[in-house]
Amino acid sequence: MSRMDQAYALLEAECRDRGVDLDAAARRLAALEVETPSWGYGDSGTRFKVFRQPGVPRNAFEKIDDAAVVHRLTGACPSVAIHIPWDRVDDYRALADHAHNQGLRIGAVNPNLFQDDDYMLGSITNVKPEIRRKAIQHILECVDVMREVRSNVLSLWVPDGTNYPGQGDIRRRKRWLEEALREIYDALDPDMRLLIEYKFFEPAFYHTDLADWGMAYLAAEKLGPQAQVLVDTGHHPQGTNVEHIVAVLLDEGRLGGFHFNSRKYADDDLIVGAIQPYELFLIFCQILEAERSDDERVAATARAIAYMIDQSHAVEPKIPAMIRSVCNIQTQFAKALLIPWDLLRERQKQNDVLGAEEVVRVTFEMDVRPLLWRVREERGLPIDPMKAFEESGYREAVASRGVGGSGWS
Ligand code: AOS
Ligand code: ZN
Ligand code: ZN
Ligand code: ZN
Repeated sequence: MSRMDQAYALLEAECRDRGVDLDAAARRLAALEVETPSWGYGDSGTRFKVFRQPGVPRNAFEKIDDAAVVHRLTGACPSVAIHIPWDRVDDYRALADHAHNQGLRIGAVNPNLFQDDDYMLGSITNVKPEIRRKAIQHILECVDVMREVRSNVLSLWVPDGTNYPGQGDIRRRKRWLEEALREIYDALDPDMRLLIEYKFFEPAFYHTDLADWGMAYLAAEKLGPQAQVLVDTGHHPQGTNVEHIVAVLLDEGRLGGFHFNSRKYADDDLIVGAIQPYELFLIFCQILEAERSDDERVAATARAIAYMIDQSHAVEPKIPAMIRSVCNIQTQFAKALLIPWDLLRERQKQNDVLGAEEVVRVTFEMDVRPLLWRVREERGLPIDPMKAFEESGYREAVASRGVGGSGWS
């Protein structure tokens, strides 16, 4: 027996003892899909500097090429989120075909409401009607792009807010926000979803028009069933119980998607799972528990979640950063798949505080690498996607792109 088989056999025995079906876990893990963001392949940085790396894609087509590499090596990333105008092209059909030819599709379309000079004091909540109109038109243009690329997710992050008390009329801005969202919502085709993202601060520091999950939920609730909330893991005050938010939104049928990343301080957009792996695991526990729910609406909501990465790789090489991110997600997802739910329920019923906590923590402490290896091996994927990338020669092959690729600009 190879060392890998031995490790798997050990894990299997442990799962059997705990009443967990490892084969079922393997099947669910193999089906996990994570969308990567086009902007994660481009140059980005902080407000201090954008460092230019060699070989970075020069346009949307080359970003798709890089995303295709991540998908080839992980088998888990069949879609790419795009960002308008960063990924603006003359022919969106051609972009979608380019993706299709490499086994990919275009995922969420992200409008940009933060880089036009006109939006300095707000986009869809700007006090000036002509600027609100311009912002709405841009989002409607993105809905047209969705039709061209056959995307069914519009991810909307509204950066609007104010820096000082008195600067804006918070309630009027709320009405403008609602008006704009209504117009956008009404423009959607029946199979499209509007995912509303929230963030408590930055770029605005005093108040943000869509500051938390409650405001995003309220907006979605007023709009209708095609509107849901998008949870970006880096968008909460320190100490927020994100998995609790996830549970509430799932229970209300309003959890639409995630922007995964990790952070230490604010919206750091670092590699997901690099800093708070336990939080990521606990989020997946909530989702997998919801997938098992006998409330069909809750289970369907959980199954339809759009898992997306939202990161900017400022100092690390972009493709390996993306592969690392996908592997980290798979690791925590795999762990959550090994929760012995019946045992946990039992201990909850007994009010066994430490016993219940132990079930969850011990599951987190399990070594799931044999499971990941097996799933990759069975699908003909490299066991170690990071190493496979280093050995692929891709980095050398794209060096001819030079320095100064497309990114935050
Ligand atoms: C901004 O903080 C949000 O996370 C956005 O989702 C995202 O970073 C942006 O749309 C990409 O530029
Ligand atoms: Zn400072
Ligand atoms: Zn985000
Ligand atoms: Zn963010």
